[in-house]
Amino acid sequence: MAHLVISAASPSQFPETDHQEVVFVGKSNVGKSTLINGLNNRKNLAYVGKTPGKTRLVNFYEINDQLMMVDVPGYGYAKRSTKEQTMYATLMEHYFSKRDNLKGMILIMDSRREISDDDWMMLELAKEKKLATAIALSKSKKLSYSQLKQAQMNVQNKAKVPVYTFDSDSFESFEEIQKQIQLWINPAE
Ligand SMILES: Nc1nc2c(ncn2[C@@H]2O[C@H](COP(=O)(O)OP(=O)(O)OP(=O)(O)O)[C@@H](O)[C@H]2O)c(=O)[nH]1
Ligand SMILES: [Mg+2]
Repeated sequence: MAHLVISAASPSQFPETDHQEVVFVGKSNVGKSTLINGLNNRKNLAYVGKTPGKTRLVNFYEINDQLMMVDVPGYGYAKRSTKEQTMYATLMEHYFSKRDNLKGMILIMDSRREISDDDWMMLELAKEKKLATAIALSKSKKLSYSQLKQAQMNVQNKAKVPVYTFDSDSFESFEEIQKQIQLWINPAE
């Protein structure tokens, strides 16, 4: 069972909860909302848009009464005004400093792209906060099998965190990411 608890426009709206939390970050349009839907076997839990920059609020999804999945706005969306970009940075700083039950960060990247400066910034931030991190390469079916394995190895060698791949067309591809999340929230199992 998964449902949207709140779409927060400011830190004062972040829900208070005892649930453990996993956050999904990445460039605009890479597939953050798609991954959240896939992990929950749902098509329309998180809003998936045709145009980049669709997720503008911090969306908190409660999963099985035990976990929060948090969908944050994508970065690198050029059409945002400077004021909006500053607001975004402030919102994210608050998010990372305030969530005591945050157990992990999944950084989503397009399989066909290199790690960007913004991606590195997020990886560094997680390291600083000692936050467990994994990368999920999206749109994996846009590459051949060997290209995908190459991309996965390349990213893994550079970022030195576990790298998974998924495609919205392949439900099996969500299983490994699901297992990673379970390890973060139930390390004893
Ligand atoms: N073929 C394919 N398309 C995908 C995949 N993941 C996402 N897309 C498409 O990419 C577009 C963006 O996906 P979203 O899940 O909305 O991306 P997002 O990262 O949440 O974007 P923002 O909320 O704007 O930051 C949509 O048109 C999706 O259908 C994938 O694995 N395969
Ligand atoms: Mg989104």
